[in-house]
Amino acid sequence: MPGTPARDSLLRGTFETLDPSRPLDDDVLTAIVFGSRTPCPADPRTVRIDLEPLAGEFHSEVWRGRGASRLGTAGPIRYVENGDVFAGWMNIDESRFGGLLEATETAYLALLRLHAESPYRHLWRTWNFLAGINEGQGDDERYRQFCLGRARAFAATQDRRSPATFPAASAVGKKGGPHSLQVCWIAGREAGRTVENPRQVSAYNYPRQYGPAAPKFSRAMVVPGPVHLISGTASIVGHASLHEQDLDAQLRETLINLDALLVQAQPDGQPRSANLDRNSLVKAYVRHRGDAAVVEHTLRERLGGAVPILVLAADICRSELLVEIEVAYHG
Ligand code: 3EB
Repeated sequence: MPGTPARDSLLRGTFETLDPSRPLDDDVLTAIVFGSRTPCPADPRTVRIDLEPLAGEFHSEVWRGRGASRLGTAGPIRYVENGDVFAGWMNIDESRFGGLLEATETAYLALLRLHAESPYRHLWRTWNFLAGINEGQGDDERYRQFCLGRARAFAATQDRRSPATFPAASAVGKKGGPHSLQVCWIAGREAGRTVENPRQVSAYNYPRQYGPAAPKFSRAMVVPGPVHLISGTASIVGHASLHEQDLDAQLRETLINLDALLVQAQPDGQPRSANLDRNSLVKAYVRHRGDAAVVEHTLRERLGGAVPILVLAADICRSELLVEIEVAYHG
């Protein structure tokens, strides 16, 4: 069946409900548990992200590899690796640094240095969760400070012999809680293939008006499997946000962006959409809780009943944006 990840595939993602009384399987790399009350077993491979689930049957995102995984730590980093693939995460308390800029720079320096020296050289996918993402004015806005810290870390660790390859990414805001930066990521031994969206300026080339440093991520990364890891995608065309504060129009534009990216990501460059199926993951972040039902309904209409959908309450990195959608699919 097309799109069905083989049991022995390098990397498989699923949304699941975890049973707190049942240990995680050996092949689990990491389980990202969304929401403060979502049940999960006491296992060091779980990481809780306090974004409230608003729609979707399953509230944990589980990434599995091939064979048993092993735990490790490196400074602030906790990780799991299995010989093929590496999943890492860290939780940085900003109050121990000068601010979000310094916290982000420190976090990403640790991350990038670890991978530069590890067999898992290739950073494939990051998820970034920060509190108060839209707080602060102009270049002091926290998202822009985050971008600056991340960009400095990439610049400091870049190998000048080859151009930088940025991972697929999402960066969204937590609605409350302490000012902590949580980063989760997946890396591998083999390089992925980056994909850009012809409708959008590459994020790493955004002009100065969006902040002192551009967001260092690729629109999508296709990794061995193949698994298509599509970055958080919003109502941005060129580099401009469209349809300010209009949810329906932003959703439509976002889905057009995702279609364009999925076509672009096809290995043979054929102009056809990817076949999202029950083994895909579609995650939507919505700024306003009351918008979750419309987002879920629109996605269901577009994708059918079988595609797993998870809608989370989160702030988006530009204050005029109401929704951001990311996708992972196999095949
Ligand atoms: C955008 O396209 C929307 O800074 O890592 C999406 C995915 C967005 C990742 C990031 C930001 C990031 O610019 C925002």
